[in-house]
Amino acid sequence: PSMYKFVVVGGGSGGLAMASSLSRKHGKGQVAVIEPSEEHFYQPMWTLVGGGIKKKEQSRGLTKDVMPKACDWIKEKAVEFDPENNSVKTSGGKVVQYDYLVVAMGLQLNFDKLKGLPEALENDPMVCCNYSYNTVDKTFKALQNFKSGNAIFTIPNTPVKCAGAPQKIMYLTEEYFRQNNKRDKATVMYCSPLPSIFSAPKYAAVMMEICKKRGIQVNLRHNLVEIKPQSKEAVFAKLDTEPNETITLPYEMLHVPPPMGPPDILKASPLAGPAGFLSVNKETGQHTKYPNVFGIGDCTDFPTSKTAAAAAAQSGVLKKTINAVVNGLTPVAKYDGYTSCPLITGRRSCVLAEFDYNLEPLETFPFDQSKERRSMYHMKADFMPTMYWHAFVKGLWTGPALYRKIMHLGFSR
Ligand code: FAD
Ligand code: UQ1
Repeated sequence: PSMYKFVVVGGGSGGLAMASSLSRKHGKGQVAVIEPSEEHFYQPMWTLVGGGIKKKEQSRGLTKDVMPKACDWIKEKAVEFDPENNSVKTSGGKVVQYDYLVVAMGLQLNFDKLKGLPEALENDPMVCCNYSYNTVDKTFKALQNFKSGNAIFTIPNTPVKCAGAPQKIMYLTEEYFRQNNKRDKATVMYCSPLPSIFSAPKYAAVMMEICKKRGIQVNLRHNLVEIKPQSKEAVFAKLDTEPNETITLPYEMLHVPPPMGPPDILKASPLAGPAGFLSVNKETGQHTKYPNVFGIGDCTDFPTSKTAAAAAAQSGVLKKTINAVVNGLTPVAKYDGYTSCPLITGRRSCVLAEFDYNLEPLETFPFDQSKERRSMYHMKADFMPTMYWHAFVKGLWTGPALYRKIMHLGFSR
């Protein structure tokens, strides 16, 4: 078996950030990254691809170009965790041994868990999804081909990465319809199983106001349970009725993020908590049972919204946690749950939500970020991608906390 000081499972956003900083600190041959994909995607760009603002190729890089040179890249899937024996089995039959393990496998997309979704994505050009590279280019085509009827935007009744993304594309669509003489022929609807449009109340209030102003119907506690592409209908369960009544809505266009959940192999392993995600201490990122195992990003059960911004902040804490554990000390760094969601509301506007475990705003800039701003649009669309490829994946971006403190002259948490 191969033997490493550190093994990182998953070379996505969080995995690369950790592999970069660990290999920078500990040197060549000490860190292995298990990652099957030849391609690396900057997923936050997919909202803009769906809106016709960027080309999908701009979101794509090659794993070989972002993999830290000092790391050994094992181009296989992890298929089994054996934390009692400090090892991971791979799809190629390797047994990789570690002293310390970092799990960063992201969320699994479960298209087949929604009745009719795979067929609809395959056969109906007006059913689209920004959540995968393969489907993201259907979205803008659907906007262009839209004639009249319901444009419905849904969010699944599961954990979701970037829980704002399902509505960002709706705002881009509504604006596109207005600018292309289709708005009066369209009924734009957001259907969500949740009791509010967004988790943090400060921003939820603003988004409801924006929907009202722009004539967008918000149907809360509506859970999409089936798509019927033949008759172009979407079936929703009304979660506030007992037993659940269903309502069938015809669609002209339908944007559907798939059900999501923990990766199967993680869920089946001793590393999983009750919901199947990696069970971590919510302050330190250390595994709750195995002290030499750590987690970052969407595959963990940190009780905050799953975003790259959250993974960035977690990476700062995790570096300190791992360093402490490697040196035989008790981890002391504390993650506050920081997460961020740039809620794009148009081709020149964005509400930059930033908040913590308590859903309290934790805003970087010294102005009220719940206002739609052009500056925040450019931050998201122009600055973030560069920052991602040049700093984040290199482990050099651990979130804006320091800038927040400077810009608030020290008067901030
Ligand atoms: P990922 O980056 O998804 O990486 C997981 C990696 O694990 C992948 O490379 C995968 O190949 C690998 N993997 C999976 N299974 C295995 C296995 N068995 N063995 C080995 N490797 C495996 N975040 C923001 O902060 N701001 C935004 O504006 C934003 N917008 C978004 C819009 C969309 C449409 C989407 C889809 C996401 C958005 N996000 C946004 C979320 C962000 O992309 C994720 O939260 C972030 O990428 C999480 O990083 P991660 O490392 O946990 O997972
Ligand atoms: C962020 O750190 C981050 O991770 C790279 C994102 O993902 C692309 C974001 O969208 C945002 C908003 C942040 C937070 C950064 C600032 C400057 C507020």
